[in-house]
Amino acid sequence: MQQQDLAKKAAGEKAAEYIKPGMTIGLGTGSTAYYAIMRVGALVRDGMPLRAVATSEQSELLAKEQGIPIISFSEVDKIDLDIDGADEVDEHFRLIKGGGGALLREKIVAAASSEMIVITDESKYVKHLGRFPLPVEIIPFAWELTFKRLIALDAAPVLRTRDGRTFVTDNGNYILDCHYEKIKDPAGLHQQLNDIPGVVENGLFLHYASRLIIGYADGSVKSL
Ligand code: ABF
Repeated sequence: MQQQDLAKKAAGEKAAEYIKPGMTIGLGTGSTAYYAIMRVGALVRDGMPLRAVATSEQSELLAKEQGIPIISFSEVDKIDLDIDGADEVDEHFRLIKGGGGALLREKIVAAASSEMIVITDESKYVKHLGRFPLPVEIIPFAWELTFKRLIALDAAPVLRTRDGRTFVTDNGNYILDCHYEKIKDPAGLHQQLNDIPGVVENGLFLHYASRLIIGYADGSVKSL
């Protein structure tokens, strides 16, 4: 197994230790969340009572394969613990998410959760957010106008594609990846982006994470 995967596995499995019987869990998306979902599946098979909601079609499919009871949002009173990855995290636990295209559903679940544990390998821990292109989810209608608005804001947007075609999110939207390099005022940028008609959500998660678990290739973890 690659060094980075060992680190992600360590972080994902450590996060599952915070799960208590009877909890409703939010299951994140991405290769780090994969390991958390696999561990949650083992807990369920060992008889731990829990329920879960998924943040993407990808994580829902994986969870069901692991035998994790997935409930609909109509059955959710509250989400006790959301476990999810990130593309960048800073010392204030502010995140950039959305590299996997699931940022909107992830933010809805994170916002509805009492606790959010972010799981990463050490490469994601940064001094300043922004080197990772900030994903901005937009509606397809008149996307070219939204694109031009972001250019005017020096966002250096790029329309995300996959296999040579425009990437479409689980919600039927597009993603513009914005290249800021260094985001000096995450809160101000978050507001500025979400004020643009046509922007649905952006990948800045500024006040959801309550714990950060960083995994290392030797299997050790740091919990902050
Ligand atoms: C997901 O986790 C996305 O928001 C983010 O892009 C991704 C990180 O991916 P990985 O864990 O594969 O590095 O929640």
